[in-house]
Amino acid sequence: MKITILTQFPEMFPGVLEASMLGRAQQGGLLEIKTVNIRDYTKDKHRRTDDAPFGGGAGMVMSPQPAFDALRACGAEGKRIIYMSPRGRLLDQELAQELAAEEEFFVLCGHYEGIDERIIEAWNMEEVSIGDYVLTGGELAAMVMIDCACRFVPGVLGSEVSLEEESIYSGLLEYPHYTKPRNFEGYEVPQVLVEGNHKLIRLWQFEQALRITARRRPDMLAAFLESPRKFSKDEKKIIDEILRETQGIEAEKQR
Ligand code: 6GU
Repeated sequence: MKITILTQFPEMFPGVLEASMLGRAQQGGLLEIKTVNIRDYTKDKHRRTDDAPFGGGAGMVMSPQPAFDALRACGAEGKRIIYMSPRGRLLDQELAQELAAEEEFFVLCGHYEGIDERIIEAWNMEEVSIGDYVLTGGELAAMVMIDCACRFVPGVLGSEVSLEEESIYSGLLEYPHYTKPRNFEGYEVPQVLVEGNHKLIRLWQFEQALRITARRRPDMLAAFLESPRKFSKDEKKIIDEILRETQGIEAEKQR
């Protein structure tokens, strides 16, 4: 997969995208992530890439000329181009998987008040947001989106087992994890995990994932239980027990 990032701050990217998993995947040739400095394409004699907004108001707006020329120079015509913006489609696992299936895409990062709307229109850009809060620029959002998408590119995680496991539990929050030692300063690892009964371990993990989701994200639990998924008899028992408990808590709150 090839990703080209257009930005006024290319120096922000290497530390994040060249470390750890994504760094290894780039070295191994699974990924190619390139940054393009929009400033290199300005024809302004002061090398400016932005200007005051028509209609007045605070902040500066990215000018069309450097962006158009940078996009042309990197061959973005007709390609999937994402503009990072708080008014865009919210990034989620589904969008990340969709991007991971692309052979190539482009990402434009804006700053200041935003970018000239004609850049978005003329290049048929999709807008993507990483959440309902505002950052000073699109760069951090682009790194989040790219990291999340690259996890779904085959080979990037090293072992595909984690993704498989993730899909079994997709829609639930993660159950707790433990490693050695079994007793650390008096804090014990749950007994079931050290007894070696794999069926019981899976059920315990399923129960913990359900419980933490019920407590923290009842909206996610409801969606999970509505999804077309086959549950075993043991799993059904756990689900019923947790639903009884949470309904009891709800009734308690009503009184
Ligand atoms: Cl994509 N950009 C900016 N500037 N702020 C954001 C965002 C993007 N997503 C959430 N906040």
